[in-house]
Order: sequence, then C-alpha cells, then structure tokens
Amino acid sequence: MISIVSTTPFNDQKPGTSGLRKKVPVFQQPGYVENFIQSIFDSVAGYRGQTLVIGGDGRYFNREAIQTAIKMAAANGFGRVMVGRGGLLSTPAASHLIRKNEAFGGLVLSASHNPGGPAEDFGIKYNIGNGGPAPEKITEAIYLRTQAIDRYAIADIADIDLDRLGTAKAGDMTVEVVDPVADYADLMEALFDFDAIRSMFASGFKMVFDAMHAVTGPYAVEILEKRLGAEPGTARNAVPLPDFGGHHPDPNLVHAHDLYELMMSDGAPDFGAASDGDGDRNLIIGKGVFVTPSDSLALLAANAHLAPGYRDGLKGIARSMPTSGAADRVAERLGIGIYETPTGWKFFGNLLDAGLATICGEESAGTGSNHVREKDGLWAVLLWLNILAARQQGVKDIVREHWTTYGRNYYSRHDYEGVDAKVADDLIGALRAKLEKLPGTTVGGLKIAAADDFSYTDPVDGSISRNQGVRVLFEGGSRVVFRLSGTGTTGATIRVYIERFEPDPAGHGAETQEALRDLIAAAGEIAGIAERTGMKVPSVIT
Ligand code: G16
Repeated sequence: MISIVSTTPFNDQKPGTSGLRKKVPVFQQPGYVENFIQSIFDSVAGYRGQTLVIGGDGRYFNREAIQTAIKMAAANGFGRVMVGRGGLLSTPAASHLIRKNEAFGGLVLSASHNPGGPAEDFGIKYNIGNGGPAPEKITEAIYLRTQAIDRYAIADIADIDLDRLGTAKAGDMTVEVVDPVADYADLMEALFDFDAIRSMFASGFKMVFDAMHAVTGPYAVEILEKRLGAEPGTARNAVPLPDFGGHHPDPNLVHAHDLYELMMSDGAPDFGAASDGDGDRNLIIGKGVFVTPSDSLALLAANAHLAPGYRDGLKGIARSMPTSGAADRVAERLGIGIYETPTGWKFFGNLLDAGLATICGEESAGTGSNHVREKDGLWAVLLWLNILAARQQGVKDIVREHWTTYGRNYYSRHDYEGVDAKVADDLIGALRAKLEKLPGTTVGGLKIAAADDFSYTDPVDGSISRNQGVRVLFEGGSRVVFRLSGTGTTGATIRVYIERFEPDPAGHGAETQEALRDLIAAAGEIAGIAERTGMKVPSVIT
C-alpha cells in the first residue's frame, strides 16, 4: 500500500558543492529526508519501471535513510533498486553500478570527508544516468521543488534485510542487495596491470593504505590484499564504522597524520595512501615525500599510458580552477586539451561524456578518469602502483624527475574554518568590489597583473556558472585564489589557494610554506583575513 503524506517545505535544502549535507539531527526531523528525496524524484522525469542505485559510506543514519529511500522509490514507481550489502557503496562504485546496469540514476548517501555520528554529518546526493553527480540545472530544480513541496509518496512495507545478498520485493518493485565490491574490483582489474603490481608486491614492495574506518576498507582488502597479494594488514582501519572511529575520514596531512608520520620515518614503507569517508578522495605519500593532489594529477596524466586502460593515450585533462597549473604543462607537452572548471566533480561530467577529457583532478584530493563519473580514491592508488611497477622507481625519484621536466608548482591551501557566515560573505564581497582596482597595484612587493571572479562556460552545453572564486594573479605567474567551501555544515569555511611556479630545478628543494611565504602574506593583506575573521592563522593547512 502506498501512502501520500502531506508535508511542508524546509527552507534549508539547497544542495552544496556535492549534494545536501547537514548534521544528523537535521536529517532526523520528521519528513526531512522524505521531502528531499521526493523533490529529487519530482525534478526528474521518466524513471517509471527503471533502476535506482542506492548506497552510502556506512556512516551513522545510513541504514535508516536507505530504508526510507527504498520505500519511496517503490511508491514512486521505480522498477528496481540495487543497493550495496550493508547499505555500503563507495561513491565511485555507485557510479560504476549505475553505468554498468544502465540505471536511471542513484542516491549516494554520504557527507564524504566530514565526521560521522549522532551529532555529526550526513548527506544525500543524486547522481544521473551517466553515473555522475547531477549537474547544476538539476540541483537547482531540486532546490526549487523543496521550497514548494506539499506531499510525498511512501510504500507501507517492511524494512529490507540489507545484510543478505539476493533479491526481494518491495511492493511491486524489486530490490537487489548486491556485493558492493565485486564489480568495482573487476573494473580496476580491467584498467591496470595487476600482474605487474602483484610481482612488485611479491618482490617485497610494502605499502600502507589507511581506510580511516570508512567505506574503502572492504575494497582495499579485496583488491590490495586478496587480488594483488599485498601482505595482510596493508589496509589499516579497514572496518567501516558509523562514526569512523571518532575521526574525520579526511585523507589530508592533518587527519591522516599518523600515516604521514610513518611515511616520513626511517622505517617507512615504499608507499602510503588513504581515502575518505565515501572512497572518492585520495592521499598519496611516498617514502619521505608528500605528493600534493595537484602534482599527483599531473604525474598520473603524464604516466597514465603505462597502465593498460590508458595505453592509447589521453584525450584531454580537466582540473578545477583552484587546482595548480601543473597538469596544464603535461597537457601542453602531450598536445591534448586542458579544461579549467569550477570546483565540483559535477562540472567534469559533460567533458568526460563528450570525450574531451580522460583524466580529471582537483586540489581537494580528488582524481579520476572516464572509467566512472566520480573521482575515485582507489583508482588513483592503483594507477600510482601501476606506474611504480612499470617504472621500477620510488615515488620521490618520480616526483623529482617530473619537476625537473615540467617545473614545480609550489602549492598550498589554507582553510579558515567555522567563520561566521556573514563575515565570510562580506570578505568575499569586499574582494569582488575591489577586483577592478587591483591590477597594477603592489602588495608586499608583489605586483598584481590581473584579478577576476572565475566564470565558466561549459563547452558542451553552453551553461554558464558565475562567481566561482576570486583569482588574483601576480606578475611572474604566481596566484592566490579565494572561495567559500560548499561542503561544510557549520558556519563558513574560507579557502585560500596559494601557488607559485618555479621552473628552475635549483629552486625545487624549498619547504612549501617557506616558498609561498610572500604570497601567503599578500593574500592575507588583500582579503583582510585577520581583521575580518579575528583568525591570525588558518585552521588547516594542506
Ligand atoms: C566535494 C566535491 C569536489 C570538491 C570538494 C571541495 O568533494 O565533489 O568536487 O572539490 O567537495 O568542495 P568545497 O571546497 O566546496 O568544500 P567531496 O569529496 O566532499 O564529495
């Protein structure tokens, strides 16, 4: 039986950079999840009888939200739901499942790298039939619908047993509980030279993969330990927990600090990596060397041909605007296109679908390719392993050689977290207001060559996204970028991205913050960060 339930709108259901993210108690309000899911269904057409993929990163409230989503999919006329066992699907695995099964779309339940637990974060994101996050025109339609919604449909049926593989009925709809790992692991095996990586492990190569008690644990155990023969225990913190063991599942130098310390120690293994809550981000650390996500994108693109899935070369590279220009010089040398998009993986979808780009990446620890339509943490780790196996060199040597060939982009991101929303908005507003006057002026000895607010015209569908980040470019090619995060759930986060290009190998040995010192000071001065926020230092430096 189907119930049509009357409801009233919530005024805060605007999707951010990647879906709707809020604190768990917000999602637990009666009707909150239902309103948002119904608004998704009401904003897309043609799903009757079609397949919907549902899965999440296992965080607190995942199972409850999934049961609601299944009952609503049944009531709204979907023909089939595919859901990962235990309610688990990494974001890239969900993307693959959508594509492989020609599903209509998917619901990905995650707040990514944000902490989990009864008082922490939850999220719901809608992915379209290409497997990627819904583009802005759909997320905007969803938001409009949330403001007017007055009813939702839900089937009065028992909960589905999410822990048993197999097929069940939910009203007229079929529910398939599938192995969350198998199809994804097969896809990885098709892209990479598993024999070469297996031989490398067999000859004593050691790595540590920190799954941060999030969704990639089972994937890493299956792929790294079972299929590639890495020694048991290579995947650490490999059991997904609803609260991620009380940590932030954010693979950066702050939250994966133990891994960083290990990799900088004398007894470091050859390779260290980590992934985030939902498995789409990656952290790469070699013995004694951290690889910035921007450098990792450039390095992966330059060496991708060493992996069977990319043997024929790349069609193009895409990066988000705040990501460093390291990949641009790789694209130039390869003679392929380079695309600069706003922050958010959703902007890569059209480029990948149109065959303009093969590899994409972001400074926020995301890299991926046209194999799915999400960024993919384990994919990046496996491509690195494939490259290490093919080149028979360590990470440090490969990174140094890359810098010698292409030059080095010193790069860092400074985050000011928990800023009052109005203070943050005013800071960006004040920057925008003085953009025109900045070129030609000098700040801290650095001359400003240009300044703008990034605007993107999608080359495939012509859609325009404005106000995507304030850029200040200095003479000589250095730059600072300012934007507000679109993924947080408390207050505002101001992100400052700082970059300096050093072509001369003699200048490649500096410590990053030191190499960027004058730019960091200039950024603070231009935006008036300390005066406006009262914060003398950033909350997080990556
Ligand atoms: C999401 C998006 C990414 C984006 C990142 C940072 O990542 O999918 O494309 O780069 O947020 O966004 P912001 O700077 O607005 O916080 P994830 O891993 O959180 O889904």
